[in-house]
Amino acid sequence: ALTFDKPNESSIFDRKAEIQSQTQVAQGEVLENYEGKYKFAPIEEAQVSRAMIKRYFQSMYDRVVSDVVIVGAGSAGLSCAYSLATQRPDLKITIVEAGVAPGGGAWLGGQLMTPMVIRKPADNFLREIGVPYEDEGNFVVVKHAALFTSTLLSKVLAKPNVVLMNATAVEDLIVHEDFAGKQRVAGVVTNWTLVALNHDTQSCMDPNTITAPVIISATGHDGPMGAFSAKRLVSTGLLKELGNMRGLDMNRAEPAIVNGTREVVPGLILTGMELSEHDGSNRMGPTFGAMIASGVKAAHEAIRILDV
Ligand code: AHZ
Repeated sequence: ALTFDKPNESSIFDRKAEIQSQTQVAQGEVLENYEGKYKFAPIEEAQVSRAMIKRYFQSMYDRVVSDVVIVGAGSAGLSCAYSLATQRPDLKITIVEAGVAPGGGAWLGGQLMTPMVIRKPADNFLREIGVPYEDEGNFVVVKHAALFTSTLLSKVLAKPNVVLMNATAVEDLIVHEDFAGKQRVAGVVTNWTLVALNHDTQSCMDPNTITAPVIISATGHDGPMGAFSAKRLVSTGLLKELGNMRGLDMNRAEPAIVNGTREVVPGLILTGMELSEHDGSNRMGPTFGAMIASGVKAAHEAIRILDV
């Protein structure tokens, strides 16, 4: 039977005295500034534009050659970025995310509900990044998926060796021949997402490139942009056909994704749900442990490739 804990019915008015004393301590005399005396330091409009432009284009210029490019900043891509940047602060890690808001599907749990379920042992990662959870035995529950994603995102962005280019889509892969005549993924072709979405309505708007010895693709399962690299491997002839994501089976899906995380063609690692389209493995639905563990494994794979 469904049972709920009895809610605490005390209203804000019952707790008014306690709240008032806390508020006074927290705001102190700063509150005075908000009563008609708030003043900003002066600024010129041109300073604002230049402050943004010089940093944005400097980092774009700098990252044209990166050490690792991560395509997609969902739960798998961000877990990978965190793990890689933590282990290897020497690497230039560039994340390219098509959406304006990074995070992919990890702002909610399942069916637009907020709690996020993570099976053990992937809960280790939550302790590492400092996300609280409730322990339910074999799995844990974070009260809001956005708490996981915003915490992880803030930790990734705070890493000095990570650059995130959001609202930027990977439109193609760079494929070179290596010294032995073998095809190798050697970079990504990018464009502003709003441009990428308008190729049908405008004349040719050519893209830009980022080269790197390792590309990690974490673009999720098939969708308008999802499974991007897996699909492009097929159209370039590097992969015969897609395995296509199978039906939902949580117990089979999660280990298959983590254990299958690998360099699928030289220079290209697949992680997260994109791998299910490549390998034809099951989907797991709203359990996120495999996305975290697959991202961490992709980081290890990248280090292995770079250290050879
Ligand atoms: O915007 C996409 C999203 O943020 C981004 N992306 C996709 N194509 C891109 C491209 N260039 C740049 N061409 C691109 N970015 O990739 C991100 C993918 O995030 P996601 O949350 O969809 O994938 P994930 O593998 O990190 O997590 C999957 C979560 C799922 S789906 C699922 C199920 O369907 O059963 N279960 C889980 C846990």
